[in-house]
Amino acid sequence: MRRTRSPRFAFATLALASALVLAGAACTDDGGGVRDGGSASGSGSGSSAGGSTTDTTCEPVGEDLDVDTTVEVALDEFSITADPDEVAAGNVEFEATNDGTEPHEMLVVKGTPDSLEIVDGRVDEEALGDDAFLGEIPPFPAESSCAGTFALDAGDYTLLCNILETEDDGTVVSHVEEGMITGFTVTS
Ligand SMILES: [Cu+2]
Repeated sequence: MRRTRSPRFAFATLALASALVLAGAACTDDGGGVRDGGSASGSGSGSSAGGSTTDTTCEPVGEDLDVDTTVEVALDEFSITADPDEVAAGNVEFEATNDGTEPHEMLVVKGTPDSLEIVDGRVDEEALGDDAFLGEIPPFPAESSCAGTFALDAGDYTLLCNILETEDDGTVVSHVEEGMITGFTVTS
């Protein structure tokens, strides 16, 4: 069953989704009791950067910005699709929906996909510098949505998921190399 909703009003649903995800994906979660009713206060501390994170929650980005344009982004294993993929310059809100079965994130980076150097399965965020790394929607759970608003000038951009995960058998999966990278154009 597919859920479609605005992320702004989805906190309760997200919490439920998180609990379901945690309950379902018992891979590396050695913690016992999954839930004990609705703890409304966000206990999620800062997101751990990259890597395989199972304890993720949506942390909306740029909520203080007035939105000029909204773009729907679909994340899945392994694809990323923006609709529309071209907008006018301004404050662009990305409403990302995770249609997959594991957490994904969405980075906004300046330059075309071809211009980005992939090293060991990831785009080197540090090497990009502040000018090229516009920001990110941190990893958030499957079957949920999360929004991020970024001030974008005209130019070529890339949307990508930079997660590199190591499975139990040692297999390393690069979400970028599997296809979670796409171009995005901002016009003046
Ligand atoms: Cu991903």
